[in-house]
Amino acid sequence: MNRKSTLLILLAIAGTVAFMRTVGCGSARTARSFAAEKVYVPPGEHDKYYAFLSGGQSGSVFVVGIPSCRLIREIPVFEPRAAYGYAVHEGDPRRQQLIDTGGLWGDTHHPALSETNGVYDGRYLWINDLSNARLARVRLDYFEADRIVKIPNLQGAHGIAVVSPDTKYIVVNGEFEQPTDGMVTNPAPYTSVVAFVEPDTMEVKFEVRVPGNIDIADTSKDGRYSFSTVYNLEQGKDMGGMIQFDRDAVAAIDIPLAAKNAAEGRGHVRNGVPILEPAENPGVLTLIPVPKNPHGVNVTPDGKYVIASGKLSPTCTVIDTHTLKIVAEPEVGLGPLHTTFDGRGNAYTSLFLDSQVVKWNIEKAVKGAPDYIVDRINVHYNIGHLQAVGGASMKPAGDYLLALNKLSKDQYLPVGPDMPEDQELIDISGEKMKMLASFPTPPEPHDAEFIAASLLAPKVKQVFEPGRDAVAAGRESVVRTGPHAVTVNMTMIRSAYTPDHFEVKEGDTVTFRLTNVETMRDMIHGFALPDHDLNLALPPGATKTVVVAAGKPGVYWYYCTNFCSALHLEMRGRMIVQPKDSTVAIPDWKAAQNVQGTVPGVPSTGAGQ
Ligand code: K7E
Ligand code: CUA
Ligand code: CA
Repeated sequence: MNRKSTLLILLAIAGTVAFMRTVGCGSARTARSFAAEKVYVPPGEHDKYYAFLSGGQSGSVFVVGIPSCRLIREIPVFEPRAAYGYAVHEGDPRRQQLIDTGGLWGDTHHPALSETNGVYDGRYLWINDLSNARLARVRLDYFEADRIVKIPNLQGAHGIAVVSPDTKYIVVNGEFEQPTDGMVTNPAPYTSVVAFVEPDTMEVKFEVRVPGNIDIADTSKDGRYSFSTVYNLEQGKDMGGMIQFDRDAVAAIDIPLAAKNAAEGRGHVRNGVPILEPAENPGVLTLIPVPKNPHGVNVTPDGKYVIASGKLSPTCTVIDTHTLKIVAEPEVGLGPLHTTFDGRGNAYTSLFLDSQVVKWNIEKAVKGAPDYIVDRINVHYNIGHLQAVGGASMKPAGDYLLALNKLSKDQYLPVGPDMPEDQELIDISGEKMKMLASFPTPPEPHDAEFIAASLLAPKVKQVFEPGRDAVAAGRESVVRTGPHAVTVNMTMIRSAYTPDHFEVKEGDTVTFRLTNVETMRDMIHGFALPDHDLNLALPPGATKTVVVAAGKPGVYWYYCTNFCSALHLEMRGRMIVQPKDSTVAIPDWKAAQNVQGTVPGVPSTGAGQ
C-alpha cells in the first residue's frame, strides 16, 4: 500500500468517525434530538393542547401546555390561593362556599371534560374532592371554579365521569362504605352509592345503592351504562377483610332505567336525594365479577368494551358493553391500574409495580391471539394514571400520552425528603412508544385530560364582564353604613386606586368592594393591606369584596402586588385609622355617592355568579 492510499484510508476512517459522532452513533443521540424537537415550542408560539391535571392534595387543577410540558397556570378549586385572590378572605363567597361544603382544602383526583356528541366541547371541567365528598365545576371560558357542591349520602367521592356522549349527568362514586341507613348502630354491612349529578344545575338527581364500595368510574358511549369498579364486595371493614374474595366486580348501572325509576318515585329520599335500592329496582344494577380488587375502568373509544384494570391481578378484564359479558382477560404485567386509548385499536395500561406502560391490541386480546402485546416502555417511577390525548372521548388523537408517576426518586435535583411529582410525556404516534420529556409538579396529580388548543383557546375570555356589583369609574365612594361600619367602593386602573386615601375609626369594620376597571387583557392589579391579613388579585373587569377590621390606629398603605406598569410601585393609597377617642372629625371622601349596583358586599368576579 503506498502512502497516498494509506492516507486516503485514514481520512476515510476519520471521516466516518466524525460522521458517526455527528449523528450520535445511531440511537442515543438521535433519540434525544427527536425528543427535543418534539417538545420544543419556540418562544411566542403556543402549545397544541391544554392538559388539565388534577392537583391531588393541592386541591386544585394544574394546566400544562402539551407538548412543551410548560405549566401555564393553576386553577385553585378547593384550597384558597392568595396569589389568585381566591377564597382567602372573609366576604369572598367562594370561601364561604368552601367552608359550608366541607373545608378549605381538598383532594382532587379526576378531571372530566364536558362532551357533545362524544367529543369535548370546551364548556366545563369537573373535578372531585375525595375527602369532603364534593364536586366542582370549572368554567373553561374563565378558567374559574364556578360551582362547588357537597354530594349527600356519600363519603369519599372518588371516581367521576361525564356520561357520554352528551354530558347528561356527572357520575360520582362513593369509595368509603357507610351504614346503609346512616345509623352507626346498624350492624348491617356497609354500602355505598353512585350519585348522578345534573351538569347545569349541579343538583344530585338520584343515587344508586351498591353493596360494597365503588372506586373508579366511566360510562358507555351511548348513555346507557355507568361502570364502576368495586374492590370491596366482601364489605370488609379492614384491609384483610377487603381482600378475601377471589373476585370483586364491575358495577354496571342502567342510567335511563335508574332515571325513570327515580322519576316515578321508586327511590327512598334521604337528604333530599332519592336512593334506588337494587332489590326494589331490578335491572338497574348488574355486578360483573372480575379478578379481585380491580382499580381503573375505561370504555374503549368505539364504545364496544369496558376494560377493568386488575391491580392485584396481572390482567385486564375486557367486558362487552352491550351483553355485559367478559370477553377476554389478557395478562398485561404487574399492578395494572388504568387504561387509555389511541383510537387505532390499542389500549395502554399503566403498570404500577413494573413501572411501565404496556401497549396492547384489544381485538387481538379478545380473539385470543398470543401476540396482543405490542410494546412496553419504562417510566420513572410507579405510574398511577396515564392518559392519551382524547383517550376518554370517542376521538382520541393518538399522538401523545402522559404518564402520571407516583415517585420521582432520582429524576430531579434533590430538594429535601419531599420530592416533586413526575409526569412523563410519551409519543404514541408510531408502533413503538418513545419517551419525550419529564416534568415535575407540586403534589400530586392523579389523572389528566387534554383538550385541543384550536378548540378551547378561541373560547377563553381575557377580561371579566363587569358584574352587577361592579364599581364604575367615577362612582367610587366611602360610605358609613353604620356606627361602626364603613364600605369603601374602590376602582383600580394603571396606576392608581380611587380613592387613594380615606379615614376610618378604630373599632370600625371596613368592607372593601374593589373593581379593576381595566379593559385590556393581562392588566391584573393586586390589593394588599399590611397588618390586615389581606391580599387580593383582580384580573381586568373583576370585582371582589372583602371585610376587615380597621385594626389599631395608624396609617396603612394598600398597594399593588402585581407588577403592572412603570408606576406600579407608586400604585398605593392610605387607610388612616383614627383612634377610637379621637375628636378629629373624619372628612368625607366625596360624600356618599350613587354607586352602580345596589347591594354593597355582594361580590363577584363576573364568572357565573
Ligand atoms: Cu388511580 Cu384516585 Cu384515579 Cu390515583 S386514582 S392513581
Ligand atoms: Cu397595579 Cu401594580
Ligand atoms: Ca376485594
